Amino acid sequence: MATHFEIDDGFIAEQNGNSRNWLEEDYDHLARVLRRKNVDIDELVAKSEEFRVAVPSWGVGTGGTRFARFAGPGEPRDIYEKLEDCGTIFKLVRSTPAVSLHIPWDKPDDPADLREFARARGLHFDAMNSNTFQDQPGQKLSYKFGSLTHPDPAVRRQAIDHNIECIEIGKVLGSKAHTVWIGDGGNFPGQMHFRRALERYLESAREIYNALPDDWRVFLEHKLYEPAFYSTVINDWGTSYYCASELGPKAFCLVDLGHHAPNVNIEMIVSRLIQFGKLAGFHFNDSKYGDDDLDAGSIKPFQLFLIFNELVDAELSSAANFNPAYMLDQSHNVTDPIESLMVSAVELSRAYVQAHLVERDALCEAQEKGDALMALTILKRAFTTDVSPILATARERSGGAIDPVATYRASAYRTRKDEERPAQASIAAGIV
Ligand code: RM4
Ligand code: MN
Ligand code: MN
Repeated sequence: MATHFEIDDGFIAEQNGNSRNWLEEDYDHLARVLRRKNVDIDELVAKSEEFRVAVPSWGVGTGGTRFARFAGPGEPRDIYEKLEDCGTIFKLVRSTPAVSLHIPWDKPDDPADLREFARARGLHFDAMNSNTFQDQPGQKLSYKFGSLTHPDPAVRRQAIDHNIECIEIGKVLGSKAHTVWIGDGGNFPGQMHFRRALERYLESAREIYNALPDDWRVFLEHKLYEPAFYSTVINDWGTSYYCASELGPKAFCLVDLGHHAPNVNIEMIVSRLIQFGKLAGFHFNDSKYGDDDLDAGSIKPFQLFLIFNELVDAELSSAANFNPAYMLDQSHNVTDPIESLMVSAVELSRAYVQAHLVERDALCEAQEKGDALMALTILKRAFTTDVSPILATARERSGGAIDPVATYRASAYRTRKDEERPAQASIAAGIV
């Protein structure tokens, strides 16, 4: 492969020229509206420029369902090509300098070389992710009946060692956290002894915990169901919180938005974990029915806003132990993954900035007085403010695109990658 097409900064600036007129108009108007409420628009732009969310390496490939995967053109074929795509997302939206890796999907032959490749593109590595929910070619023992909680200690050993290997790779990459999500559970009543399985989980997790460097954290990710359909070992935030507390101060609870029963009040779970000093961070996505892994903000944007309302409230009140890691965890089946990830990153910034618009003193007053209507009105006022000009200005000020999708499309990046990356028959780029 002789060439590696990249979108250059000059092209982004040129494209921005096409949008500058409307942006200036809209920005000035919004600045006036906010000034009336004593809000300084520049402070919100600065907040937006600071916002960061990590991109999942597994998200830049086309995802699939349990039924099929419809490959897209120019898909990345290895971790280097995935990082190229992550670099493109970062160039355009500027809020995504970190990439979260999944091992062994992205296991590098030479982690130091990969780190340098990332660094050259302004990228670094966020939390590592282990995979003991499927068997790999040549793997000695199977995870069919569990991994960290398997009845056979030899399988548990293999799963623990895999997690420790992820940490070792992460150390070379400069990562500072390790996320553990296991698929362990049962499909039938009676298949699994609930208490014994959780005991085994804790015993295994303790070994992983002990392998963490001093400045690392471990993120425990719960999920209601799937792949197990009757019972799951780490099924909810309560179990996750118990385990994180048992493990110690470096263990935290990660909230994947798709891992709850429909209609669960996730913003309240977030608030609880903040209050208990155990919120690890997020896998952002959206869902209608289950762990759909749809684009953040595509189905329930108000819920996303309410979650950020809790996060910003914690930020402004300097809550103890509050240092959440924001990551996306999505599966892009029918869209261009780069476009979906850019739009999702923007949706998170939107919710973050909107949450900063909440008039907190007035909200507190309404709460104290039992004025439910006014409390909701205050939240809705922030949620319905179109902060797009703030987000676009923040991107432009940091060298990104005013309109990331339009600029990406105009660059013909995907067509160029399709030429550079001839499809491989067995490619399994996304979540299948
Ligand atoms: C799981 C969970 C994990 C992700 C895998 C691919 O449902 O969300 O975070 O690593 O999917
Ligand atoms: Mn997840
Ligand atoms: Mn998931």
